[in-house]
Amino acid sequence: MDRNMQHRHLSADEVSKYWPEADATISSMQLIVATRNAHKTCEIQRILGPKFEVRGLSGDDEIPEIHESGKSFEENARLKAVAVSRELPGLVVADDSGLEVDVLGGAPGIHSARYAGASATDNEKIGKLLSELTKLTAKGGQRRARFRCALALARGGHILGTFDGVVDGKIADRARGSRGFGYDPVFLPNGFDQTFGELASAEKDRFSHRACALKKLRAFLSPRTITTERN
Ligand code: ITT
Repeated sequence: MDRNMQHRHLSADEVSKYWPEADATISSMQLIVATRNAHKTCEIQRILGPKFEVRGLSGDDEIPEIHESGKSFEENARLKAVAVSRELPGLVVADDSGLEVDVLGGAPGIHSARYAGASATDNEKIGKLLSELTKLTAKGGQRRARFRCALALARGGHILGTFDGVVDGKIADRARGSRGFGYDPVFLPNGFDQTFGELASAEKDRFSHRACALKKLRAFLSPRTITTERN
């Protein structure tokens, strides 16, 4: 996959076609996150800050489960954003993310959420990952890994833009720390001795895959609508 982070978005004219309020000046922006993963919603709110009002889909039982049939994080993010924005008014952002481990050929990748079965806990996913690496006696550089995040922004069934982020690191020998979610306790970002499960959330938010992608999303959204003293 292209190592350069990508972000693609519609031209200003096209944006105004699908999002007529794009040039209105507002003091805070509402964003629906097309996810039932409350950890993602919480991180997105934390990273975007108080100028954004973020809400996920927990409790929105009428929105059907979206089949993630894409072959990349971006394709899956697009599928989720388009499907949910057809059902709900306003701006919808979808996050598709996961962990790629080099020695496993990029697995679990887009299958990160279901790596150990549809109803597996985070601990079971981590257990499976560590045992796969033990089988391969993967050490040092062979444990290289990265988290990727693709965000897709949509309104009324139209994609306005996609924004990617990545953070490089390696898989720790054992799970450490109880912060974050998913594979955080086994992910050692480059340059740190602590896993994402041990680092303070504010630290993870400085450079995580999700933070990198959200920085681009915010740069796309903020000049259009939000007035702040320090935009
Ligand atoms: P939605 O599709 O409803 O958004 P999901 O959890 O199924 O929720 P994904 O299909 O994008 O979302 O799978 C992402 C998985 O990748 C997630 O469940 C974690 O296991 C892992 N993951 C993604 N970002 C992570 C992070 O910041 N820290 C730890 N694990 C992460």
